[in-house]
Amino acid sequence: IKIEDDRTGLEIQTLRRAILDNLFYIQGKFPEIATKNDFYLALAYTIRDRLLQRWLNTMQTEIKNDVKKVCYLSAEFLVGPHLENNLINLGIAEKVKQAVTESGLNIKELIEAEEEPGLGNGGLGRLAACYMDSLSSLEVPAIGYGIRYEFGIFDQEIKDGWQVEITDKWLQYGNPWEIARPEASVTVNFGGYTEPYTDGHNQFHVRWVPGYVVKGIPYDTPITGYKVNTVNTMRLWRSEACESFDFQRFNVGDYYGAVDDKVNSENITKVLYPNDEQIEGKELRLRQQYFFVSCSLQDMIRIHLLNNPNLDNFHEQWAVQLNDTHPAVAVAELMRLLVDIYEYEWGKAWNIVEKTFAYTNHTLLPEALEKWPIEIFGNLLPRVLEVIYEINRRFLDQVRIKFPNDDGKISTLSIIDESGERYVRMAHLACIGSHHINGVAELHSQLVKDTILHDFYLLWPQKFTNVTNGVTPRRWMVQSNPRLSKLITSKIGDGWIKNLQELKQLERYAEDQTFRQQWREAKQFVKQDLANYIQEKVGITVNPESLFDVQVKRIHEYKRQHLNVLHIITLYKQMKSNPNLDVPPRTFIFGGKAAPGYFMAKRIIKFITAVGDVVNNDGDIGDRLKVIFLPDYNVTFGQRVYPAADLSEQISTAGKEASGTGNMKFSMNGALTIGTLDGANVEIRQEVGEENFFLFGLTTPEVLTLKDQGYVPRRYYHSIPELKGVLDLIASGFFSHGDPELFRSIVDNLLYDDPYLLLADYKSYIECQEKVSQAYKDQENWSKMSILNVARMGKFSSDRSIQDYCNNIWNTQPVSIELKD
Ligand code: 26V
Repeated sequence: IKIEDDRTGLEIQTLRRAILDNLFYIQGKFPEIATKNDFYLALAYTIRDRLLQRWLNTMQTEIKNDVKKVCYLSAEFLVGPHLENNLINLGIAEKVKQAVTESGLNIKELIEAEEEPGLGNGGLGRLAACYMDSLSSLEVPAIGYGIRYEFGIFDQEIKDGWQVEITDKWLQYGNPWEIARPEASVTVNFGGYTEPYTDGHNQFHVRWVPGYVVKGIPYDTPITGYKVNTVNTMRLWRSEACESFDFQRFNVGDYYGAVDDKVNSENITKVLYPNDEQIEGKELRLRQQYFFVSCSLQDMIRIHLLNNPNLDNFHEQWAVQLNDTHPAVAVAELMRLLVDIYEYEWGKAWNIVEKTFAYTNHTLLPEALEKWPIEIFGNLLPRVLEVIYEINRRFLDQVRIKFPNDDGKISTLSIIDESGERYVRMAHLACIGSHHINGVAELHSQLVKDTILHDFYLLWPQKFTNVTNGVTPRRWMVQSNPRLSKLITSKIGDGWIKNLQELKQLERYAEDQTFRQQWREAKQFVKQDLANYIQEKVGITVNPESLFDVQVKRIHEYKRQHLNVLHIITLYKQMKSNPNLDVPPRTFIFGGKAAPGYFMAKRIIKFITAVGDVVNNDGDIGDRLKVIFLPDYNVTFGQRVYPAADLSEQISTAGKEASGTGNMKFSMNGALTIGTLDGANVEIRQEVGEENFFLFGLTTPEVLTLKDQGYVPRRYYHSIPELKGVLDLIASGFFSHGDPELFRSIVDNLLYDDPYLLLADYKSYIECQEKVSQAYKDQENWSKMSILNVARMGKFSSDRSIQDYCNNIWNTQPVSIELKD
């Protein structure tokens, strides 16, 4: 008899044996004493065993063959749980479920036992994860390089309505998905000084004598593609002390000094900075950035030299994408490596660098544009700063030729900001060192050219382009919404999973009564599920038939969660004064984390929960209005909430949200959008049709004009009685047990400053919400709009985004992976 290999076999019996084997030999447990986590780990190892062959073959093929590789350099990868995603991509979900069930275990419970790696803040990190999925699914050779934070984004608890941050100990029970590769460790310099020297051939060089040296150890995680053999690698770096370094101190008896170094070195990759869209000029953050960038470039060079005699053709083999400016120091670091270490002549090195990098901008908010005080930069990275000065000197010479006698241009374009305290402007370094610069939605890419990078655009218009973001339909439809996915597949086959444009075929079912009924049932099923979850998590009973109105995203004033609350209070007041008001019942659901140091964002959370406390406990209101704040919004919770939404809130001030990607996830799952003409909303509306999208608010040019004219929010307060009523009610202390102070900062900010124009958009928003309520009453038509939304979302697959990058920026081709046995 032939017995299948325990590590690779897919028969039910083999899988069952493999789980027990891993439980025994890796976890060291009998089933009788195993915890849920032990079983989860045993299953995870069983699945990892089944992808290793593909993974190693992919690495080998990519190293051996002369193929161009994409390196996605990102300080954040918010990948979410791996287990179920891998089951789906490997096409073994059903078999594994059967094996697990026959072993007396519950697959759902095991999947839920996985602690998600929260190695990102929000949009930018999650985008990196969707792109990794698409790169593998499209068989594009790729490595995602980043940081293995020991503590990811904090866990959020809500205590007395306020956010409380808890350390995210995601590694505490083990991570079965990573493999450490200490043999590929590298070292990174920090501090110290530089000195000139002349070599044996009378050549002038500069030597960096570091103050301390840190070791970077790579940890690899497999990224499977959907039903292909390609399994790419996400390689995250962990910092450690260099033994050779503290050894000396140890020998002279300075034990504590040696241990100190160890602690300092290991601090670099300890924790993810939890601010998004707000820089903090902390040295540790710069250390993180340089650390992972230097490790990654050294790694690429090592791999390159395995098959190439030198680095002359580096740019033909590697396309390196800078995910925002966090890794922008790579431009200077690659120059340093080429010039100082590999002894390239400057011009030749620069030619390689310029052809290697491309830069994606993810935000226009001035407070998020990275700049480092020269002092901090020069002390930490003295040699890198010298390289930056030289890049800048040569660049400004070019500028002088193009714009003679224009000192204004010199100061606006220079990498060094000299308007006050001197800073290194990371976006400038990224632009100068990149062959392409892109924004993440049509509108945003235009604004990049018109505003923050305008002078670079005048200099190099051909460098600028757009790549509209996308999200992976594997995680955000197939995995998170199996019901809806099966319904779709039953009508149009499963080709849409790989080619999302095929969803177009659903259009003809929009008029089909039976199909609409099934569509509603699929939605109702997940809504019930979410209602149960809400009951369990926050102890509030919601009506599963009510309109689920959802806003989940980071808490930020520009995203205007508080505008949503103004609408809730408006509705509440209307219901109180008119008990017979004919509006469909609504459940407002919020989720999102506030940066720990962001005062207003934290107060907005308290505001939401406080309004909820009043509304939810008002006997006159019953279940016609509920306000829920679900703590700890993350990828796992996203998978639960997007499918259950009827209405998606995308209500940022026009011109502020670069793209948004949650907007896409909602719409793909049949939610209708209420939104402004901002970010990718513009393109979503274009695709789904304006009649299937609830539009409100000022446009970007209107926002700019209004601000130019001198915006006076109080005018709206005085001229819109409803708005006045709402703000007065808040100011009276009605939602704060009579304390007028608690929300004074919010009210005053709106009345006297209102930088995000809530009051200017209030009326339009309320009117639009009334249309939503009216529309929801006609369930047949609502279902039709919902079906059409899904049918027309093809453009927003991250597969399309990655295709765009491959064709227009990276110039890379797919490579299919042959399986050897
Ligand atoms: C800035 C900083 C500053 C230093 C501390 C850590 C940190 C982390 C992130 C950021 C900037 C985040 C920018 C960002 O997430 N932008 C979002 O990118 C999404 C993907 O392109 C896009 O959909 C969102 O609209 C945009 O806000």
